[in-house]
Amino acid sequence: PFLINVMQHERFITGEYDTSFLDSAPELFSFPESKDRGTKMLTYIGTVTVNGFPGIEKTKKPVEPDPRIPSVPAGEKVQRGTKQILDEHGAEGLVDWIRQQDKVLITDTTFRDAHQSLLATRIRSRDLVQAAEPTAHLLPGLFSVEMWGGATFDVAYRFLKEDPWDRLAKLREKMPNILFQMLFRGSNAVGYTNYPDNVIKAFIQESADAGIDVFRVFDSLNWVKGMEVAIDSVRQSGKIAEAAICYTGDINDPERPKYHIDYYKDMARELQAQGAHMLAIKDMAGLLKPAAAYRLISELKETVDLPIHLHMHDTSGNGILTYTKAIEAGVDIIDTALGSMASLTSQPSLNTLYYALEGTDKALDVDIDSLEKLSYYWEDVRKYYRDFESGMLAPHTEVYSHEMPGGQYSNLQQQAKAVGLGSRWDEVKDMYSRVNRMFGDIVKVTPSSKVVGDMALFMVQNDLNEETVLERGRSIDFPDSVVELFEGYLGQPHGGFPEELQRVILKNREPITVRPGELLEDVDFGQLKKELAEEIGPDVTAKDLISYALYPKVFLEYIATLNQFGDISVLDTPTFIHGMRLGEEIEVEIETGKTLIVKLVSIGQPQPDGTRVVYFELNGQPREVVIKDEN
Ligand code: 3PY
Ligand code: ZN
Repeated sequence: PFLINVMQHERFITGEYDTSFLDSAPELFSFPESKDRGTKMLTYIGTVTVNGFPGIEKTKKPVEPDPRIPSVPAGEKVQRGTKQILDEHGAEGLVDWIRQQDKVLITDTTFRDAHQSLLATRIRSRDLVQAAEPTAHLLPGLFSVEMWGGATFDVAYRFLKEDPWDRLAKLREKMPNILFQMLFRGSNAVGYTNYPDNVIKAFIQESADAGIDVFRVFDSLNWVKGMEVAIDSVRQSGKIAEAAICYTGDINDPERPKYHIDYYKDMARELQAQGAHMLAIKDMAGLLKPAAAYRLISELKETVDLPIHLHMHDTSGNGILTYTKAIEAGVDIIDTALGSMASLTSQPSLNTLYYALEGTDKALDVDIDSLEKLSYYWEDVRKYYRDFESGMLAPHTEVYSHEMPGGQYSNLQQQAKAVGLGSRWDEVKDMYSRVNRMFGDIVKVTPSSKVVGDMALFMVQNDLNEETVLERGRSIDFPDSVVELFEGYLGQPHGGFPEELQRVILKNREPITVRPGELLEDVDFGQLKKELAEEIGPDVTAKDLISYALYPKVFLEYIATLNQFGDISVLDTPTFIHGMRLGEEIEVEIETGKTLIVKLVSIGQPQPDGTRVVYFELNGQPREVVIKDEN
């Protein structure tokens, strides 16, 4: 707008390019706003106040105190940390540094997996960013902060209506000293399906440039071939390729020979040969028992020459004991969450582990007061999201039988409710483990875990069992995700697919056995950019383009929401989820130094056309918006 204003100025038009007129023409600096930001924001607040937030029951907005943000000493610079080691010495230098440490290193997952597993991934950037500077100051010795990837990418656009790239940039700015880590689903990237190789490569390069340092790469069937492109791309970007082995079964259970210790050792060797800088043991369901942890870590340390990073979920309640044993066995790094965001389906608590090891030669080098202060903050923030809690109140040892990943439990429960199976949840859980056995005992983690869940729901809903699936299968339309798995489009499971079931599910179609990426054509990014520009206008960034390549529909819906409501990521979370109480007044900082004062005055009666008028005051002036009442 500035340039257009200037170009329309008479002295510009008459060819006098002396720009001193800028100083005497302040009107050039005032830009009209398309349907002004205030009205868009009031429309959002009116909509959520009248209709509630999608997916949760409409409840009255609770009165929440401001979260206790730990104070950061004014003017004090953050201490140097692992990020500086990587930037100055490269990936190999960082790996050498890890090897020299005699104490276990810590990753904080609070910014990603903890809320993915406890709160359906719903924590908004605003609440994450507020914790970034305090974390950088109070926990400068962390190995990494896991803050991106997994489900966060999709959920940011789809449900939170915010840009995950913007989250990354803001966190990076406020946390310059600690490595940033993301979870990357191999050829599934941050999605649920296979993407062409050039999309995987472009995504990794763009993420590395935007500030991701450690890429934890896994394959949902532990198929190393499915991880190759991602591992190579991370290496090329100069960042750290942490290749993950997903842990399932129980190495100490003679009844589960498929996932024997040798299976894990073989895979570790393969990943080392593939170029991994580090190895992750990704225990996504929390099945690694204490004695098994000691054995697994000890034997893997003898098998490969890579630092080992252990990830687990505390669903069973055994997490701290498992970590203690893994630390005894010499694990290099462990994943924990801040106390108030830990345990149950999340990671074991860092605060608890501190005390478990206090006074021993393994005592952690962290400041417990800092952990408690940060924990207060997350305790307050967690309350904003109470409507997304799973309802799990105590440790669930039954996870050792159903083997459901921490992040899937509440999701599948929601899916079950949505198809009318809420009251048959126990049957669904039992069916989940039966489906796993039918499928040949596979690794269950996104997206393979979703397929097992889809099949379990389908079988309970249609009163099917193992026998009737085989008997009547040829006339059954199985869920798409199940067909796709058995076609080989998620890769190849260890030991292959059960053949009879595969024939029944695929009918006459032939499965593939090569890497799906070999069959998918590369995306033509030039063409895709044109297509996207037609939808959203000419200013398509590289990040927009990649997001669109991964999630075309979700990305366009996000843009449509931006056009309708403006940038609603600036709203405080209680207002974002619940709207406003009658008579309430809030301040919204829409950009640095520009604040709107919004008061909800009243809500009109429903009109014959199904709308209501919602009356506000915006910066003291009356304003009204018309909202469609969806109730
Ligand atoms: C994800 O892929 O999002 C996971 O957290 C898997 O455990
Ligand atoms: Zn996890």
